[in-house]
Amino acid sequence: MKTIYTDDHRLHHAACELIGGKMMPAFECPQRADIVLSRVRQVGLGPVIAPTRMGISAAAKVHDPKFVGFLESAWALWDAEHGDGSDALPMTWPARSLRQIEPETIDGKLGFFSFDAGCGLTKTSFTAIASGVEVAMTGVDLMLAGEKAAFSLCRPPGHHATSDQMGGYCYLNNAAIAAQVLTEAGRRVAILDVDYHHGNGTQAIFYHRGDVFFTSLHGHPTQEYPYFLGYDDETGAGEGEGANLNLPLRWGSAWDAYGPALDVACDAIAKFGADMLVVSLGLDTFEQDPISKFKLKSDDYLRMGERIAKLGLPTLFIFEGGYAVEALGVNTANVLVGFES
Ligand code: SP5
Ligand code: ZN
Repeated sequence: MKTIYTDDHRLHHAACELIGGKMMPAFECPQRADIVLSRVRQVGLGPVIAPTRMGISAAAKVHDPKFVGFLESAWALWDAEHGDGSDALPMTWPARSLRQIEPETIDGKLGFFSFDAGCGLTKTSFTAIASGVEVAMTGVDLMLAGEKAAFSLCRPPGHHATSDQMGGYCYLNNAAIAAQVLTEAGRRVAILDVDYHHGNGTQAIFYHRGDVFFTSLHGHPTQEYPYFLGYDDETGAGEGEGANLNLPLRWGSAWDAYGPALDVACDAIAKFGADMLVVSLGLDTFEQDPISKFKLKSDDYLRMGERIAKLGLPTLFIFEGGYAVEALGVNTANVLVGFES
């Protein structure tokens, strides 16, 4: 299968994130995509191509245009206010008792358009974010041209981003944008989210819709980030009732629990009658992931790819999380090689 990739992802390199009571070097870093690209080449997965420079108008199909405009302008506003070269980072959020009104000043806007402090913005972040959308959209074009599979090596990731909030290292929701455009082109799309963290943004974007199926395997929200969504009683609402399936698993889950849950997700995708699959491909389910607590082994990712392939659907893989950088190339390529075997 083809891989879509551009070096532009390196333009997003946040200095730090707030985690475990400390400002730590950001786990979501450029080395992640570099090591995946190098493994994709090493295993001979297929051609690596550059994204088509089509712009990001597709983002406004699932995101509030005001939010996209905020992302584009945030650094300049931040720099004018602070001007010390530090990353733009939110620290105050419109929580339950507070009003939901967009402030005029950048520190207020950053809180208004985010849900955590894991999403720093540098001077060049937006170029990387926009290129990531083009990487996803070029994957969409390949699928619409009849490819059986493609791998959009997006960075930064996207599945936590809601219509109007960044969070969890995510800014624009690459998988949701791709699924929306594929749906508008007449495909019946299912999204399978195998990132360790619940794809809260993708779920929220499609929750009231019956035309896109969303299913996710992830750390149980009673224990794991993003904490406030991802329970198994979230089945969709209105027209979307029945088109959302969450399969939360407890800390410590290994393939013996993960494999059967993946079967349940795949059976539901088949039952929905999907004719196109978008996979939010996070590899942070790995046993050595530094911020996660599942126990998948490198070989399990071959099984994961094989199981997804058994659906027999044209499949667009979109890169999401995974922070055990040394093994990230092998684990990612294992899913794609397993799929093709
Ligand atoms: C795309 C993606 O994978 N985003 C994940 C964002 C996770 N951010 C918060 C992680 C909190 C982890 N807490 C455990 C720390 C262990 N030292
Ligand atoms: Zn994740």
